Amino acid sequence: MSEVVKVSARDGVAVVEVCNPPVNALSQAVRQGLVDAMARVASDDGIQAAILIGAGRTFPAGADIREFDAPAQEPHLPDVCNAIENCPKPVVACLHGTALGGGYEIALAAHARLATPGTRVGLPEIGLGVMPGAGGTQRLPRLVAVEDALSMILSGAPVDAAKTREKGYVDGIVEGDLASAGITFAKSLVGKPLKPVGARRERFSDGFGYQAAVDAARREAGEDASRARRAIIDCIEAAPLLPFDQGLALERDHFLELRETVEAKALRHVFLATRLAVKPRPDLPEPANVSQVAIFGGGLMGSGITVSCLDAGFSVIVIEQPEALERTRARVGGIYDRAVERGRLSPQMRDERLSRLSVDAEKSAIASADLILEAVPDDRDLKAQLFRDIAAHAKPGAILATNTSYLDVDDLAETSGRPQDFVGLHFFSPAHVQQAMEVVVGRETSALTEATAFAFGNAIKKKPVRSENAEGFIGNRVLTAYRRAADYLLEDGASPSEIDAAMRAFGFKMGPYQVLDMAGLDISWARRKRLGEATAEGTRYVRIGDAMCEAGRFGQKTAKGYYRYEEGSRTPLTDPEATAIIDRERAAKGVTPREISSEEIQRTCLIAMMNEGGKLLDESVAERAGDIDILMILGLGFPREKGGPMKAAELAGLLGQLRDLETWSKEDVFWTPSKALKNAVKNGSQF
Ligand code: T1G
Repeated sequence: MSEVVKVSARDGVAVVEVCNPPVNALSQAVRQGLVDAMARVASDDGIQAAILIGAGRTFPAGADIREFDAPAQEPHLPDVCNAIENCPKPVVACLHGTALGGGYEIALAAHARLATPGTRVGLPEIGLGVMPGAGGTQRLPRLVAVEDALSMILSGAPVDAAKTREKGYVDGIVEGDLASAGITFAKSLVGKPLKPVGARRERFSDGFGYQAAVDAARREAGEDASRARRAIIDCIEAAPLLPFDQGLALERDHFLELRETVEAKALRHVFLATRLAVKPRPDLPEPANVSQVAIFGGGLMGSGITVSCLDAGFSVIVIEQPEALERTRARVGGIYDRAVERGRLSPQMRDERLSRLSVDAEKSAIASADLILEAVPDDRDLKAQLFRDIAAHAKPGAILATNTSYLDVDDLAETSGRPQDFVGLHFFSPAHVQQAMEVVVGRETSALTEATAFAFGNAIKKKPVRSENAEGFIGNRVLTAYRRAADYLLEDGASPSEIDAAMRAFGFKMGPYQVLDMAGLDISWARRKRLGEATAEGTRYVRIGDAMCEAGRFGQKTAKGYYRYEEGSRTPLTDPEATAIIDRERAAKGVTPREISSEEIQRTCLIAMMNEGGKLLDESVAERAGDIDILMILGLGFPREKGGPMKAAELAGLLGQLRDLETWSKEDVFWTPSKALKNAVKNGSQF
């Protein structure tokens, strides 16, 4: 008897239950258990039918993603599906929770499907850079309209089975006990001719309409559609044209190829690394309860954080200057009005959220808050004074949090007089959209405070990642290294537009100089001056950014920075004045500009980010390489399909290439290899 697939019998019907928490993933043991269970159903004369059901929270939610980086083990999921479909007795899949991917595919192989209200079914494989690999592209178009099959598989979005019951994703919705209903339904099929889904063709009766839908999907996917997208359309197109087993074989071939692609490896890394990153450390206590949040500062960040808290059900009080109170309320209301206009929120939901918002000019209004967060300008003295005031009004045990991007969390904790209650919660702009959030743990931050900060971050649907208190924490440290590498390339001969084009080709939505022009060159200029980087020993310092600022070129806000901008336009245009500044700075450094390829630009920037990540691991600022990847993807635009700087470098084979690197120029500070990098290069392993 399998530990993860339990078989019992009720009224002559086998109850085949998957017990593999937390989501009944179809691991090798589960697949073996299901194949064995189907063999027993077929051979046991005491059994007339069977139901498949999931224990706990859900019907199987898919293949076990953790097995994907190892060679596929038998029985493969298509074998399981075929064992179900070819069972000589009726098999009814009883769905609840989220029947996704391979989980929904085994349900599609059953002779019928029942679901409880709220059950979601879907084939989200494209989000992992692959496609259904166990019959989804061949069975689903036999059960639902081809347009619905194309939409479900190409979007990867699950559907609510009850709300779409007329479409055929399931055969019935069960209000009462699922297993009992399944058994009754299965018994009703006994003695009747079975129609395996693979043998059904009624959905193919309109050949022209079917092909037209496929052609439309292909057109919509476009010439530069991903391999997965093209393969999905090809397989759905083939479903009515090929014998069923050949259609399955075509699908399986495509799936096995896709599984080995860099994109697929990167995306499953992101899936698993995200879930690891947001977990608080195992030794932390249960978090304290937080229901009321106080936020100082109703500006861009403060209002974004306010919206995240209101969305999550918290009551929020925003403390602002008297003259800014209405502006704050209007800013938060405006975010919600836009959500209502876009149909993402009903007016009632907006009003309910806003009913939990209050604004006040008095610091004493925070007296009952469980968590107090400041999102005021990043000025040390301003924040220090604010925390002294906060400490005077905050109730004992309230969490005190700073949203600073780079100030010393321990210093601010000290000024609060309650360092054990103090933590950094660094959001990324725009805060109501970006999921990344750094939980910056100070020297004296208590375990309870850290646990509560993680619980709060997860509650407001962020991805909290732990960072020790260090300059730039994690995300901005890696971003600074990226920008430093870009500046080296700029000084060596590449233009801003060449560098930006190369990094967009890599997968960033915007290149580093476009981002700098948008954010404002003066911000990083102030940071460089604060850190005295221009005079730091032993590091190569590129003055081009400073020269731009000295010429009053702060970016879009001054209609000129690395680019120039026409009145009212954000389109970056090459500017001879900027080029002249770059040429002058190169000449001052005695640099003879050279041609630099897009590949070298991408490789240099990637190595810089990966190596800085290695230093963060050396210094134990970041706990895991995956944490760095998640922050860069969710907070700073690193392309998800590359997996983050650490995974991208590994998948690009850079660790192996770096093994051949003879010298590490002492000037190029980011070439000073981190210990983590040296270990990874030496062992040929990942981080
Ligand atoms: N494999 C392994 N572990 C999984 C898993 C999976 N498919 N799905 C979830 N987990 C783990 C997850 O790592 C976490 O572990 C715990 O379950 C809770 O997950 C052949 C090839 C089901 C909607 O893409 O979308 O089938 O951290 O935190 O927010 O065609 O998990 O507790 O140790 O996300 O409530 C297709 C992926 C796979 C579904 C639940 N299936 N999972 O969300 O919990 S490919 C998917 C999800 C495939 C076949 C193809 C979500 C969820 P831990 P969670 P949640």
